[in-house]
Amino acid sequence: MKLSAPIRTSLLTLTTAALVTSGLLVMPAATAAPTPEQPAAAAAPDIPVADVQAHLGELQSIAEANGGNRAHGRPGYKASIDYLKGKLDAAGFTTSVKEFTSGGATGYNLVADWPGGDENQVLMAGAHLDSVASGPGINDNGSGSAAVLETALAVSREQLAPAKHLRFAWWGAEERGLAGSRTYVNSLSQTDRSKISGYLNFDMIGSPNPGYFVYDDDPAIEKVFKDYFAGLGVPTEIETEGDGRSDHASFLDAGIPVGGLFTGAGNTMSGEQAQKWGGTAGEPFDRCYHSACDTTENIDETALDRNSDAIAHAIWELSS
Ligand code: DTR
Ligand code: CA
Ligand code: ZN
Ligand code: ZN
Repeated sequence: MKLSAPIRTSLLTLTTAALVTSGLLVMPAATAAPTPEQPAAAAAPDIPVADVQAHLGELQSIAEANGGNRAHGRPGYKASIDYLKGKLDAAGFTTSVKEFTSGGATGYNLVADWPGGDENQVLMAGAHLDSVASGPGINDNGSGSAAVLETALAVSREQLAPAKHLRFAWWGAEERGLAGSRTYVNSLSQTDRSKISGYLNFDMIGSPNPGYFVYDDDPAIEKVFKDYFAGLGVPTEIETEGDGRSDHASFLDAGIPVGGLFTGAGNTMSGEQAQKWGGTAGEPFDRCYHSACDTTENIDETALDRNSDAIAHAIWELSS
């Protein structure tokens, strides 16, 4: 018996519904397939770790030429700012050096905007550029500064045109209690703060006995990083010692979603952690934390590479 098309359609719909309800038919999750109007986010490029290490070499040379450090109020810090600004200006960023005072000395924040994107949705990534006075501060925090710089340069090389507006920042005087980032956030109107969709912080991401810690302050940002490392087969832990311990706190305290990565400071790696990360149990994550030996020799290249690539992945993903 030939059924009319409407009856055939109704029967098929009923049958499908019955099969789904009974669990015999599982429909794929309704995911919006990429369209010409809303293409899937392009994958981030690899960040060449050699390029990140070249920046670390420059920061080491700057410290050596300026009394052995890049600390707030010392010539090595302003020389570090000038180095990064030159790279960013040449790459087409709109840069701004913002002065502030901390402890009676002049400090500087460097902010670099990538032209384009929705200025009402600003994705920020940052790192503190100052060292302590006792050394060149290559892991703390040349590592975060150089990785964020190289990611910004990759944005320029790729001529990325994301939906959101991208802003990169390097903070002064973090070692004096987050003075630079707090000055920056305090300078923003509530309207401008509300435009910041997220702030990603990178402070010590190349520790020589590295852990892989992900900030857990914002679940959505945390997931981007955790999924990335899961894709590499690298286990992660949530970062638990950082509350208030780096520049993300300045943004978190203003109600801005934050996230970030960390490879550990003076705390000791446990046996369980050494098992999963291949490190040395009973040793600090960074035995040169806040010491003169925090030089370019105080970096684990694999950790620096993985974290640099994770930063690029998060920028590409969270700005689309
Ligand atoms: N205060 C940072 C080092 C530091 C210690 N714990 C965390 C957690 C998350 C990021 C950084 C840190 C410094 O000495 O610069
Ligand atoms: Ca890489
Ligand atoms: Zn420090
Ligand atoms: Zn630091």
